[in-house]
Amino acid sequence: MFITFEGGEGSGKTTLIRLIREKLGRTFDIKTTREPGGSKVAEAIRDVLLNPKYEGVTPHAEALLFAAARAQHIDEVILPALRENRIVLCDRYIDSSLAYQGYARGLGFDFILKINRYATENMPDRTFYIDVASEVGIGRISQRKELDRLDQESKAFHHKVRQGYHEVAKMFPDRIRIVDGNRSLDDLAAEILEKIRDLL
Ligand code: T5A
Repeated sequence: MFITFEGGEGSGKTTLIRLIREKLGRTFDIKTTREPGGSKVAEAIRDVLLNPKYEGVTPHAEALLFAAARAQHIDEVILPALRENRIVLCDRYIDSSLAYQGYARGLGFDFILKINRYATENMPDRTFYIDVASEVGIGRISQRKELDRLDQESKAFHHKVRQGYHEVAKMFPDRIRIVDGNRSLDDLAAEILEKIRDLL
């Protein structure tokens, strides 16, 4: 079972994955991972993508680097874990590229789907999109000492990301579940956990 978590900045994915792992890990063998990253090579690409010192990354190069990190991550981490019958909980995957690069950067969904076909043929079994207004999410992370290159994008960009996710959810209605993120983390974790148990 390959499950991904999506959402804008500060939507709560990382915390929710931790809470769900704690509960689900009592019964199942869980592998948690994240994008961009999850392996040594993909984490190196993550640094190029997110470190504000690389401010000149062009939109096309950005999309290709996310896809390259994904190609490495799927082969080195996700597929081996799935072959061992582990449940993979992944913080972001291809829908992030669709919402951020495809929609908010304006590269288009077709371009993102095309380059990602070279990166991976594997789509998640289920995706939980945690929906919160972009100002709420950004407000939650604004106290952090270091904001990454994408955190530092404009309000308009983050608003477009949210719109992009709603378009992506319409494209994949069987796979993507929209979860209202304006609740406590415990409530959200309980709802998602119930949905995962139904699936299992
Ligand atoms: N990206 C990624 C692309 O553009 N294309 C791609 O293909 C991919 C894969 C990744 C960046 O790369 C971009 C998207 C991102 O900009 P990242 O550092 O991994 O960068 O960024 P995020 O995934 O956005 O991680 P964040 O930590 O910023 O957000 P999370 O994980 O959604 O949120 P979390 O759990 O860390 O929570 C943030 C804070 O908010 C609080 C938490 O306690 C925490 O303090 N919080 C809540 N508080 C109250 N109620 C709730 N419901 C709360 N939810 C969270």
